Amino acid sequence: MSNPATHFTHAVSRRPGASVTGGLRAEDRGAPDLARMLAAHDAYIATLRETGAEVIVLEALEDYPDALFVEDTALCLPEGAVMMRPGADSRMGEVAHMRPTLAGLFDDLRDIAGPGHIEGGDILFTGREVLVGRSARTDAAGVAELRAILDEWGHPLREMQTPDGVLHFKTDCSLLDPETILSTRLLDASGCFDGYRVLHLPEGEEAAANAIRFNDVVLMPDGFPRTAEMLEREGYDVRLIDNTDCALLDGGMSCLSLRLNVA
Ligand code: CIR
Repeated sequence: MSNPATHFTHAVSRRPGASVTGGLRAEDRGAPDLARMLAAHDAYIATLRETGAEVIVLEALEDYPDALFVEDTALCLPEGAVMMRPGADSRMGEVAHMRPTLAGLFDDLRDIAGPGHIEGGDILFTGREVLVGRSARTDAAGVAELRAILDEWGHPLREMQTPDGVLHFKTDCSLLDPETILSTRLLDASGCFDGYRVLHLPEGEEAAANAIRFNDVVLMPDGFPRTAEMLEREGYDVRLIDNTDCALLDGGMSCLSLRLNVA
């Protein structure tokens, strides 16, 4: 059977809206260009579809500038989905907008009820375990609530700390196959990936760490030639996506979809 951490029947994405220029960002490096962002989003969705998956594309939510970063609203596993509780106040309402779509796909749908917080960008499912990084958006109480649900579903959860100044755990790492993680040296130095094969981002290309393995391809941001070469050399089928505008909002490849396996 194909691995549910790398092979998916479906993905869910949401279009960016005009309000995306007001999205959260750690540092103001200019406003994203909506037209270019939509073109990149089209290319991202087309690439997911080329692998044979069904991609559900939701309408933009103008009241929520960051709503295109759907990954933060839920964790999807073979047993069911868990609706998250974002640590950013302005993003909390996105979860209720995602819930009906996932309710139509999963029989078992759970909620992080709070008071803790947790965002999907801090969670990496490797197939054998669920790694969760505490961060400015994900706290110990949020992780504890997720752990109680995953105990029921039989998934071990390992908790760690996202490095200071890094938005999400997966800002700095990606799963390339069930045994292999792409990581910055900074994150890997914590020892959190002991037991996996780790490929380090070449120096100066750390911003390419947020990639996704989706069926037989790896989507990564364009503009990081040494990383792309390294992955190709390792035998991955690399697809480059323009991430210029999402990067201005601290977003990357994983943030733009929820990836799931349903019959
Ligand atoms: C935020 O700060 O929440 C958004 N501007 C970026 C979210 C990126 N999401 C992700 O890494 N999973």
